[in-house]
Amino acid sequence: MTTALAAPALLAATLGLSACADEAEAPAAAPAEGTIAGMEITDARLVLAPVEGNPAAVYFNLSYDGEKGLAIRDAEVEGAGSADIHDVMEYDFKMQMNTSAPIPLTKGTEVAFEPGGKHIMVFEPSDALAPGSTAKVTLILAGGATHEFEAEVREAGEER
Ligand SMILES: [Cu+2]
Repeated sequence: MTTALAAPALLAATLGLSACADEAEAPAAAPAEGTIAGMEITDARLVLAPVEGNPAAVYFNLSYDGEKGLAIRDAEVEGAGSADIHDVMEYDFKMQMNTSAPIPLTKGTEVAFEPGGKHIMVFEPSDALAPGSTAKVTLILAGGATHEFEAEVREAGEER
């Protein structure tokens, strides 16, 4: 009795799987998961702190040429405890860094994440983020879409 019931269930599961596979093989006009159409990241680097274990920073240039208006609201870095998008702003006559407001992107937007400006702050970097390796960085957009890219890991003394 059990076997008789299980067989149709197994058949259904197999059919379900093959349906998924067919879909995956279909020519994809839509961008791959983890990629935003029209977004390009160049010169990405993760610069470690002079003191091991202290927060590191990710810098890069972003250009966006997509039709849809977007906003970057958060970031993740594989191999780190957490990450946050920071901006440097003047407050109380001092330059201070703080969590950035969502960064709006429209067609043609170019944003530089650079020392002294916007950056991704990387907290509790693990040993996996060793100089010479690459770090997987994910930008998270309002609505939950993501854009992944690789950043070259550099030592504190190296060129930022
Ligand atoms: Cu910061």
